[in-house]
Amino acid sequence: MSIVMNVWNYFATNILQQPAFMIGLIVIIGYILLGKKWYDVLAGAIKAIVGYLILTVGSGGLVSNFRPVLVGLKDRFNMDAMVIDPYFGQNAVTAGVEEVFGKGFGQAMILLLIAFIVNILLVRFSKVTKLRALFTTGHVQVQQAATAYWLIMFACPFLLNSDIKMLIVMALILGLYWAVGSNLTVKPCQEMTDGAGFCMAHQQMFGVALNYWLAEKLFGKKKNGKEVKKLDDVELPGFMSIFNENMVCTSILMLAFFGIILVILGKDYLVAKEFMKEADSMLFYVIKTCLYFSVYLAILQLGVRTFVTELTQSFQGIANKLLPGSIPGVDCAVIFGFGSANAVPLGFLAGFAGQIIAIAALIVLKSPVLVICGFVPVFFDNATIAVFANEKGGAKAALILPFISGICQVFGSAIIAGWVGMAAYGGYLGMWDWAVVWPVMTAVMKCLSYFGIAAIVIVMILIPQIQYRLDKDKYFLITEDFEAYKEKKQVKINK
Ligand code: ASC
Repeated sequence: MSIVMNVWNYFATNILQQPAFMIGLIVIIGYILLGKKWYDVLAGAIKAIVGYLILTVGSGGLVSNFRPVLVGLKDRFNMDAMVIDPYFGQNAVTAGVEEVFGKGFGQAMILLLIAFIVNILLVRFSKVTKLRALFTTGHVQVQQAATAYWLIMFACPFLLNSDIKMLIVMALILGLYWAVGSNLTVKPCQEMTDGAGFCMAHQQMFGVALNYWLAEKLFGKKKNGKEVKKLDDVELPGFMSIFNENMVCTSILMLAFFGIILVILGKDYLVAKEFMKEADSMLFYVIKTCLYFSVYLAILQLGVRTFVTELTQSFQGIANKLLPGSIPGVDCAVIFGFGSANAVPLGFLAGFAGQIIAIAALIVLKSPVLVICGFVPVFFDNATIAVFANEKGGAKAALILPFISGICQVFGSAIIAGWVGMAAYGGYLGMWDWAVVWPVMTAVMKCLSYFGIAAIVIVMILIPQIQYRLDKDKYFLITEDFEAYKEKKQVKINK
């Protein structure tokens, strides 16, 4: 047993939790299954790993540069608030789970393994389950396993006396969430990317599916057949036309936004926290820091372009031989390489506006839990939702839906983290699904105990079945042969 655990630990730490190597491994397996020559396998794996590492430099740079700026507000004003951000959430679990439940964090990693196997099995039997997507974003899976571990122990204390029973229930729910959630994003992603062959495996999968649907229903094509105005179709007059250029648009918006926050934080604070040196010019420090936003976004998009083709081509081997009809689920940032580039900064700002209004409401209502925005939810969730919303519902949808999402992130997180006791440890995951979907699931389990667990499992199993029944002839075609899917769809529209 200990050998198995050692092998697992080695695999989990070095590959599963490092998406770049996980993607590399998938590319190697996929190309071998396609019968490629060894040197093509090697070249493909290198491009995929390097591409993903470039993406990580972009997204990691954004996070490490801009998270301290937002969290700085909490320090600067001595607020006793919980930060909604995956890393703060994970720290809260590590710090508190033993104290609150008497169970160590180590089991959350076993949960991750079993839930991942559940995901693979559900996709392996896609003919029955109708699930088509495999999670590949291990760093996110760690954060989610940790949070699910806490939420389910809170909701189902009757499971605490048997570790095995508890882990089975948890893995079933988490594995189903991964498979069902990513499967929900197959259609939005394939339509957005013209069949690039991936879907989302991140923290706002239900959020993407819901907002994509809402964008079409509420803001989509008008009855008179008129197309909606997407962000890129908006013609800005005079000097405003410079905003049509993404790099310029992002830089100016971020300069205004983070510029104000940096000025509020003040030079004394920034020097004390070693963000800048006493001798540096505040003006140029602010300009440089804010322009780095565009730098990291450009890096991120380069990374996406480098690895996506390798991943989707090689995955054909896996889809043909191992997991029929499946596609890989990837990081939400991958979608920033597609659709309207301006949806990214605008979605972020709209989401931020929503979060600030919600935080003000918490203060006015004297909520026992106060929240401070974390960079990851406010940026990655809302920018992603905006890219999808813009595709179906145009510019209005790209602003309004992330704004509402920002409100949901704050209220949902404050309620659930206060209720389950995570707020006391300073953080909660805070991403869309974990601020909206998981609180509902936790409440159902808490109120209905075993019936609640059964209800969640049944609903999760039914979601892909309903999706399939609504679109039987195109459901698998969309992942297996996108061109044929488009033709069939067109024939239906013409009818
Ligand atoms: C997350 C998380 C990150 C980012 C990254 C976005 O949820 O933990 O580091 O989003 O995956 O590219």
